[in-house]
Amino acid sequence: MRTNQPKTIYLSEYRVPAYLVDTVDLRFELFEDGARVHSTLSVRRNPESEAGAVPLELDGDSLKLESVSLDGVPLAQGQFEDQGDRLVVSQVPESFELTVVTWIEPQNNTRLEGLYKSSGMFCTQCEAEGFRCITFFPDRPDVMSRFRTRIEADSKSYPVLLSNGNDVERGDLPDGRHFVTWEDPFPKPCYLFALVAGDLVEKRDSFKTCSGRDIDLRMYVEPRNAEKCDHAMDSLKRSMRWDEEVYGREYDLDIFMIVAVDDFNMGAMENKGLNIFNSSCVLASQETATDLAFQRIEAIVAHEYFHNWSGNRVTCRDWFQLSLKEGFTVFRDSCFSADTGSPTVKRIEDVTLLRTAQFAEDAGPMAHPVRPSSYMEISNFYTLTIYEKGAEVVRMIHILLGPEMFRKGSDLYFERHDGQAVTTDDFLQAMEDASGRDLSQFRRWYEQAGTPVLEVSDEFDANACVYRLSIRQQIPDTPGQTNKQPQHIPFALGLLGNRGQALPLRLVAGEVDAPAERVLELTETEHTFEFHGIDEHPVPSLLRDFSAPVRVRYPWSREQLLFLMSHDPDGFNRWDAGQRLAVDVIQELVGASKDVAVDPRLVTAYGHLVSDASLDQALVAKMLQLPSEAYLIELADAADAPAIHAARERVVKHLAIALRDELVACYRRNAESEAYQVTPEQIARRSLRNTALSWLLLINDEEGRELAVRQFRDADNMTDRMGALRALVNSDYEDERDRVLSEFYTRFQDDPQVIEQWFSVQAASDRAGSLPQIRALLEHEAFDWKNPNKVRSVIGAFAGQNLAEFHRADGSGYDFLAEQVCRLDDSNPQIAARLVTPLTRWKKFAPAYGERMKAGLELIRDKSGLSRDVYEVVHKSLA
Ligand code: TYR
Repeated sequence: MRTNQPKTIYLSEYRVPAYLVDTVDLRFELFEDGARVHSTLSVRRNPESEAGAVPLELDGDSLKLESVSLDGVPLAQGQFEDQGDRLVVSQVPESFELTVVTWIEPQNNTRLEGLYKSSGMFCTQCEAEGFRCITFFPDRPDVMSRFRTRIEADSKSYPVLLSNGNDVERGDLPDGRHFVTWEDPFPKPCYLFALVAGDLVEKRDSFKTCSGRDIDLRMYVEPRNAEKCDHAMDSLKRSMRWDEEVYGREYDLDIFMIVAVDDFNMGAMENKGLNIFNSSCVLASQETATDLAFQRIEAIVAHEYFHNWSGNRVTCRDWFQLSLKEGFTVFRDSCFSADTGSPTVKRIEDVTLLRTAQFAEDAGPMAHPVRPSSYMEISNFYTLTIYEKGAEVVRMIHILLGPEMFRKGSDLYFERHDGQAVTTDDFLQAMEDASGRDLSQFRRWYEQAGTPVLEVSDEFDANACVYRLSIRQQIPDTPGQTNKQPQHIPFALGLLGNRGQALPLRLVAGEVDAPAERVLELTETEHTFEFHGIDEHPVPSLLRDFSAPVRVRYPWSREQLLFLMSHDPDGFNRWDAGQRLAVDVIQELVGASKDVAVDPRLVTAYGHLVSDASLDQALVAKMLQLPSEAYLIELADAADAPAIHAARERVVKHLAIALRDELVACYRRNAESEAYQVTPEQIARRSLRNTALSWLLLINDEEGRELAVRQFRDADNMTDRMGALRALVNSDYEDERDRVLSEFYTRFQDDPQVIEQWFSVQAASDRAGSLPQIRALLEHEAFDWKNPNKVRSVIGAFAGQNLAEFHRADGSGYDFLAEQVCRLDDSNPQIAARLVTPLTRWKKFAPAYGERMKAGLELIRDKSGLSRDVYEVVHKSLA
């Protein structure tokens, strides 16, 4: 399991499996001190393999082998070899039955891969390579088998026994034990296997599919969470309907189950018919979950459900193809969320994440293509590039083909590859075949890493009434990749006249009925487009709705940005103009003396947003959120995080002082009580009032303080209670801060999901999250090193959000993170490897910081027995 020089795996070395496994018969005997797994595989030589009569090799990890038999005959020593991470059976016939018995210790499994225990229940996580921690198996997604699973356990402690498919048999056993047998009729790769055993309550509902079949929907949670299932259940039913209506995809089993577990490395997992969720990504109630959590839950429930087709029915051939299922499924869940809420707001949220975190990844040492060509540890490749950039790539195909052809393409893809394990190329081929479009150049989006930069320049020829736009694309070098070829980029744009009118885009002189918006297709390094019949210098609105995951450089003046902020018909670009303006103003102040003033035009623009209730309030709520520190760092060269933090805070304070009365009025306008609902309108109102509150508290406004204290006390929902808490925690009112933090804790101490929020609001705060305070949180009774959510809510929030403290000039923040990574590496390498991320960006920062960050990485590198996960991240970052 531990190694100091992990092997690199290459896509070019892919070979079809030498053996296939048609059926898997599993029997789990679950006990408190371990579990015995009996596995019987029907194996046959793969007719498509050229390997011939080679030994059978099965993957394993941390298994204690008890016995092996072939066609019912026990194998003797010498007929097989247990190499620890591999079981090799040297002489096997063309087809045979292999039975392997292993002993594992779920109760000691802190990696949370394979079978483990969480709050007293047994659960599994097999993606990507966790099944090999359960039994010896060809643990690769292109081996698809039909599973039958019998689970045996104590009836009292584990009344609920679940696995994939349908329950076909159950009964009692001696010694107070019982069993249930599950059968999944659909062949699947072992990464989709799941098992749950626990004392859980069941919530039931049902769904009638488009063809009239009744599906039994069940959620299983710990008794204390019984009242927190409604939102997920409702999201599930809406997802099921949406996938029928938008993609023509019907659910295929008779039962669909969701289980919530507290200890989980990721968000959730799409195991066939038995999705397992991190509690924080599925449980919600008005009192305990914020609007953001409600939206996240809806998106993740949809995501896992959509995987039933994009991932399970059609799966990945190998892990290099991960974006085949993840990019496509993120695109699907993102469209679903857009359809249920505000499309513009959803787009803004997606792009914010992409530009802040994925662009940073793409510019850092771990940069990789959407389809990587090598890895050491696949767990490190569940990245923003695979997920979010992968989704953007599918979105571009949608733009290029249009909705109808795209649907034809997805129909063909599902039909052609149902039951198969395929590649991103197969996906593109289906899109090409259905639409007749040539996507050969487009394939480079999958092969080339790095964020393309588009330099845009223009020229207005008043005499000829021609406006010329030149666009040059350039793709930066990334580790192992230089001299990249131009990519195929859909570039949506419009042109605005002086009065804000949309100008017709005539690509040839005299064109009639020319549209006011076009999607230009960039394929060359440089293009020049001529727009005819233009009689004034227009203001260009570029890359509308963020039609491609690229950086656009165009020298907009601040006047032009203000103009776009109020006139651009594209809501996304209206928001983006505001962001660009704010970025420009803040950047001017970074490291500048106090004599440099905050541009008064920003105050005017924000004053307008705060006061004009006739504007789209959901969009306004987003526009009032100034660019984050993380985004400003991403945009900077030789970033100085504390200086960026100070400049940004100076701007917020300046706006808050100038707009103080407007903010109070905005708060009051949006504060009248109404029955809590998670609708776009209400979300916007809560967001506006909480933004107003946080700004007022930043300037120690007495009325603001009173409003916050009252809101904290009277709130009937977590969004408002947390909004008030956060505002107070980030204020200089120390007494109030301590008081509300302790009141909050007392009230919610029995609810781990809420306590996670309580941890992170402190860890992310430059007021409550100094290093000694962070260390104190790690000692807190509610902190638990074995629970990834707790680790993320303190250490992750500190290093990822509390940037002024994390980047202290003395390097103490970096050393602290290095120390925690080393500690976690022994118990949970996946989580440890993810926590390293902030340090990997050391080259982005001014040398005074960067050198200290690098020293932090070296500390980790020198730890003995480093996991493969952390090894890969650290070594690539230091290379
Ligand atoms: N496939 C999961 C998803 O839907 C992600 C996941 C990956 C979950 C690996 C757990 C895990 O260990 O996004």
